[in-house]
Amino acid sequence: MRIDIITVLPELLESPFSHSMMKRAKDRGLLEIVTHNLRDYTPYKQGQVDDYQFGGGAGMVMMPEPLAILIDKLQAERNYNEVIYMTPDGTLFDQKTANGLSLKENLIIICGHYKGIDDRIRQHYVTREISIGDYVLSGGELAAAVVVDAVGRLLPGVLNDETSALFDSFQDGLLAPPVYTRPADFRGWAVPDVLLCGDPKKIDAWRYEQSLQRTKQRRPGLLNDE
Ligand code: 6GU
Repeated sequence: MRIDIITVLPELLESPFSHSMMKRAKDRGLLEIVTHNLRDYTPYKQGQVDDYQFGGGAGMVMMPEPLAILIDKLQAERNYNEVIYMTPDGTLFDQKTANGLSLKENLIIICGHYKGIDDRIRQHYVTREISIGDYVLSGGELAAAVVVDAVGRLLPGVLNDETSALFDSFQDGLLAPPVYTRPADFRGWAVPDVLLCGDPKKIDAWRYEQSLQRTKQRRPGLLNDE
């Protein structure tokens, strides 16, 4: 899978993809992440990419030309399945969306800044708008990093058996059960007996019950497919 990220702050996106699973995905040739500095594509002087909004009002808007020039160039080089715009007024990102995106070949992700991008880009280029939650970030970069991480770790060959996505919270619509490691007795706090009993059936049943309980208590909406 290849993901092209369009940003005015490429530095913000260096570290998130240089460690752990994302590093592994890149090292194994399963995920290619290419960041593009939008300022390199502006026809205006001094790397200008934003301007005052028509109609007045505080805050700058990202101009259409640099975005169109860069997206046209990318789309001439290969076919993209989606042009995604990261924006707080987009559709809420969830595991189902991550699963779907992990099946795509090529994605473009636009990171917005300031008041956002000129609406004509949204109308004529963008195919999907994603928000990562009901709060406002200063730019789309951190949100894009969240999406790329959630999608990248699902690519076949990135996770191994122990980290398999099959056991994640949300993957089966339930929260994950509690986990324990050594020592079996820590300051008098004992690990649940069932985990030491050696009977995989019993352990699975216990984990499922715990998942169900946790989901009922913390996120009842998940049980009703909300
Ligand atoms: Cl995708 N962008 C920004 N700027 N803020 C957000 C967001 C995205 N998702 C939640 N808040």
